Amino acid sequence: GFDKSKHPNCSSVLWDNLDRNPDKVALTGPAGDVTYAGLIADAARWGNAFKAAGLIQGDRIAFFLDDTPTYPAAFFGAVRAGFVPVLLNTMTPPDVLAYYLEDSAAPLALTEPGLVEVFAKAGTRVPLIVNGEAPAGTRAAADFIAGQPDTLDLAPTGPDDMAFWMYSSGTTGRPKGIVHLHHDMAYSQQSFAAHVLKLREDDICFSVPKIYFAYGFGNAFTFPFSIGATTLLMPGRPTPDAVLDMIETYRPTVFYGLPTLYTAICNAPGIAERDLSSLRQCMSAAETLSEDVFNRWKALTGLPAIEGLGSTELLHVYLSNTAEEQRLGAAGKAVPGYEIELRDADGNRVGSGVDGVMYARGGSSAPCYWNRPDKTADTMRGDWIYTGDRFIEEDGFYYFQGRADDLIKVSGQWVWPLEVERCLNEHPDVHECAVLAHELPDRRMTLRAVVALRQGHVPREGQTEALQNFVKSRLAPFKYPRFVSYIEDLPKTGTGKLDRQAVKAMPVD
Ligand code: 3SK
Repeated sequence: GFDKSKHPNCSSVLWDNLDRNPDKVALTGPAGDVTYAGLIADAARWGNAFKAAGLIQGDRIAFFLDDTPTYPAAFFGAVRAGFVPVLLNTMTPPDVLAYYLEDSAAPLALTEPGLVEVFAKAGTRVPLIVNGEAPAGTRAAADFIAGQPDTLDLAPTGPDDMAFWMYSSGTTGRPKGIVHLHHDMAYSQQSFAAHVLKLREDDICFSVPKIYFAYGFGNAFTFPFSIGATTLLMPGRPTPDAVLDMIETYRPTVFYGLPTLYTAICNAPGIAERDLSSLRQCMSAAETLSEDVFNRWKALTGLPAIEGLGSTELLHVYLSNTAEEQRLGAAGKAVPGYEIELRDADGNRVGSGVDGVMYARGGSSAPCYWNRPDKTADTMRGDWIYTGDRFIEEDGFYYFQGRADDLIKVSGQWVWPLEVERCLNEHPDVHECAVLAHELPDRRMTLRAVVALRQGHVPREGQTEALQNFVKSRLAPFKYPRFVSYIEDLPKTGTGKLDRQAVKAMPVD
């Protein structure tokens, strides 16, 4: 069992390495190697500098940072000193950044030289500490921590105190601040990492999803640091070439990606000549990986991409396949430490093979959204998290069926757009697609598809009819998309998921 009283402050995930293996390399990458002793000394300087800046326990600090050694140093220093990092997506536009700063009431923000402009556009007056050369009116991180002691007292926090936040990307409405507690990191380590990942101390972990994303946070911080392994940090845009260069240069052993990244890497020019031989384990999450990409990745590396699903509310993965037990197309089984229930519209549990909305619970659940009692009540139902995702369970494996609120009534019958998407994705001309509701002038609902064709394909004469007929031949005919438009690349969120809001905003041809 998990004893949360042993985890009063999540900085121990890093600090425990001071006695265990101070000279081991904690971080590697373009910024050079940093040992655990070196990282902990830097983290102590950051924690002391935050205290010297006049922050008081529980104050938030906005982290608008790329993945460099500054991130873990400032994060672990902050939490150990009792402050609360707010991990922000660096792709955030200025108006949303302004909202984050106001909502979190952070008195201080950390950023990169290339991102200072976003603060200027956001019109914020929060003091900025900049990781590198600091423009006028800001302070360089090196000056901020200069002369601070390299040891740091532990603040008097407890396991249920607020430790850090992340914001939901907010597919609808304002984003919500998701509050995590000091014992949550240790819980995801003892559940997902211990039972599924089974990292080794000599592993070098490479998470392409960034640290501000809960998936990246666990992959790059919680799991490697908890056992004294090494994490590879890559700043900048993760283009397939940049990711492949990282793998060849730093030879990571464990790789974490999302389906969009696996797809892009499989399609990268010259991929067959790239050296991926250092990898021993690969993880994919957040969305369903297609069978085609799964097979192509396996052909390239000899390794299956192990699929899982998590949420920021639960901090990391709670459903997963494992190296030993995998089902293609399934998000996996409940990870030990998490319970899953599928319920019908009346809240009753449904049995095997029956579609239901997923509820999940486990010891790493966020207790609330910051200052949003209405949204908290919608999602945090007792100790269960209402995920809003529909699944079917078979033999303990869970298969995604779409969002609970995605149902569209076409010709009087219900359609799940995901079913149509999956069908279209099987057409040889289609690279990826999104299927959405479309309201006709007479208020009837119909479907439209936005399609990215495979590389080099342009819509040919009769393309739309071919796609529509393909759907009609495989699904009930009323499920065909009445409108089809074409796009080179589908819009993605900062974390690589399909940006349905952006697709919805696209005009219908
Ligand atoms: O599956 C996801 O989207 C996810 C979200 C947060 C943390 C981890 C994961 C895999």
